[in-house]
Amino acid sequence: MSRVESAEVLLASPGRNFVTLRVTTTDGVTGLGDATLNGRESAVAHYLRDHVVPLLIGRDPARIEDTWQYLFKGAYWRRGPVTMTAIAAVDTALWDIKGKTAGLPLYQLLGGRSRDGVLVYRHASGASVDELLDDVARLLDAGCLAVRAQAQVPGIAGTYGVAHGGRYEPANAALPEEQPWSTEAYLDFAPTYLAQVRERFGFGFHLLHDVHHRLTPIEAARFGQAVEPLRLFWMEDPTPADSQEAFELIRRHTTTPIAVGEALTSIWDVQHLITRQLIDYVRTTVVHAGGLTHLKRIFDLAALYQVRSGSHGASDLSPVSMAAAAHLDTAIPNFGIQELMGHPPEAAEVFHTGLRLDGGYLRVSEAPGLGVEYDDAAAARFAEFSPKYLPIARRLDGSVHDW
Ligand code: KDG
Ligand code: MG
Repeated sequence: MSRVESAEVLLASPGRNFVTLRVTTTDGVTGLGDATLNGRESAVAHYLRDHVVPLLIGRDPARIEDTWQYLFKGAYWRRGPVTMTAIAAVDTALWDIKGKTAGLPLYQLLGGRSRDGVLVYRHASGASVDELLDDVARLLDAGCLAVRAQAQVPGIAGTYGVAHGGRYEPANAALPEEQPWSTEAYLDFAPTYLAQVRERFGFGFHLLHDVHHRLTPIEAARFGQAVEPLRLFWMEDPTPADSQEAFELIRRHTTTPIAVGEALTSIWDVQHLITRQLIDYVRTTVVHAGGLTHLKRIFDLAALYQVRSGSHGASDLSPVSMAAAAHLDTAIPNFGIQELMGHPPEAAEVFHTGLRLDGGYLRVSEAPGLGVEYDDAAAARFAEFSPKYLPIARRLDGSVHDW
């Protein structure tokens, strides 16, 4: 019987830091899993090397659910992003191995195809409204069907989501960059530029916006009301979801759809949001929410309450994650949309994914398993791995705010 022979934690920085787990079986089959936790990469790498890899050696790679339960319940300490990312890496690698062993692309093992392509949204941003409008035009011209729009709030340097002459990469500094924040300025400004996007480009595409945890529930309710005529596809993370009940207040006041979950790691973190129908899209991801096994469990719960998936797909989720997400998105009935921020070009030298962007849709390859190859020779060219932090937000009075 096949057994896990080795599991390697691979660090590479092709344009940004990525942590990858590669599991190899005694039959010589390999599986890949993403283990990248932005800004806290080495915590997961150590957790895997010191506490998980020794438990994998000699295990039956076919027992995916059992391995998930063993790692989750066996840790005793519940959930947490480091643990859940480490479990996700193992889980994804084992699904990859199962697909390769069966000779089937992963979506076939997850129930088969429910759709031809995965609707994705891309990021448009600008340091001014004119720059944002140009960026939206660029994406629509390229055939994009869904666009997230973020603009620099006047006077608020470093507003979340705004690229300054190139790619947006928030984890950009050896120590956290401190950025100012004004809720008042944002609430006055954001609805006006989103309105300008609709005025210029109309309603023939999906428009999204990420509030990025910056508002209180009542402020979020006000924002949601203000943008109702713009028919957003969603407002994302309007308030931190540390208290799931907080969304009841937002929901009472606005019909703007709500998406939450990119920073959450388990089904229990979204249980109340889903079962009370407080959100419309759940943004949990393969890499941070315990892998395909656990994410499918979350999406199955969501389906009972007409909540759709809208998985996180920022650049800090590696191409391995994006492939895993695209397979799950292809298979599940309640798929909503997939974020596709894109990666630095160097990442494609290390990760060969076979994913294809076709107009506004992402399509998975028919290769067995995830369909991702990890190029060790290319990774060696990007071996220098230096820690990078996400920024910190401070209100204009100097106190710390949610970033
Ligand atoms: O690591 C944090 C980023 O992934 C996050 O800030 C990106 O909010 C984000 C998004 O919606 O992609
Ligand atoms: Mg977000």
